[in-house]
Amino acid sequence: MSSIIVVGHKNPDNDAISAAVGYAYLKNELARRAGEEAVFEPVRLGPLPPETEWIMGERGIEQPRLIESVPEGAKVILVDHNEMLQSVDGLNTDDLVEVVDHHRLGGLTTAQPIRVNVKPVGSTAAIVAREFEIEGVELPESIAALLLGAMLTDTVIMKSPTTTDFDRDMIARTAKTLGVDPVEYGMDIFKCRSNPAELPIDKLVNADAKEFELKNGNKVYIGQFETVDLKAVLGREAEIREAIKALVAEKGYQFVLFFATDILAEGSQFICEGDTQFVSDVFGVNLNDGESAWMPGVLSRKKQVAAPILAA
Ligand SMILES: [Mn+2]
Repeated sequence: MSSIIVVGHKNPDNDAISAAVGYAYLKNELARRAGEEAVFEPVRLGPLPPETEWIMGERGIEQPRLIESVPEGAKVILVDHNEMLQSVDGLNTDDLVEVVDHHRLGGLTTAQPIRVNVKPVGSTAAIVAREFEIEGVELPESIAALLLGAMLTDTVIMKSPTTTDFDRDMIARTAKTLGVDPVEYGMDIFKCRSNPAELPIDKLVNADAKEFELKNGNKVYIGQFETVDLKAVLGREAEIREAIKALVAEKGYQFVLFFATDILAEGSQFICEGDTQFVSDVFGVNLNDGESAWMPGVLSRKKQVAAPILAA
């Protein structure tokens, strides 16, 4: 039987990679249990975020293979996304077999019915951890550490408004399995992220950024950098503006919105280039002519930033 890849979105974050590794592990265990071949392979579409690399190193987890397009003949499971724009190149939706996700549905159509497991919760990792429980498959410590890390980064240590009781339950149970305090574990993970003062500017701007399509068909790019050192990020505002201005020009985006999220102060600083009036109108702030804006309480790109932009 040909392989089935389990793949997160382009420009992967900790959740995209951890969910892929965790879900591929579960599917292989279920296949073995059924006397079938373990054909599920986790793959990734970009470099490992520093926190993912750290957890994988600590726990001796093999890094998923980097791919650029769907391997010949492979079937595909999407995790942590379901939009073609964010997905692996060369994806034919006839080869899709499953989706495990926590994002809005973004226009996917298939020829055959497929298994879709989408929940409005804080992370894909939490959905995957719950599947281990439902299927009665023991969660190994290494995978538990990986999934817990992703549950904590995606929910910004449960501070994000995307955090639900489902997330809090899964985080508490997984942390108990590992014998760690979830908040301390989360802080350790955020601290091991790269120092924003030293990161190359393109890494800072593109660390966690996604393309979206507006109702008018224009593409936009929204990037977030979560940090415990907001000052260091804002000290580089001029460089950030140059970089996102270049993206607007090169890629023809209607606008690029970059926001730095201070996970301690629980808010975000918005920096925008391109059609700044559009974004200013959506949020009722002034981002024109080099103005930036502090947005208290804004922690979630999905719920508090992308959603109002896409609804406009
Ligand atoms: Mn996610």
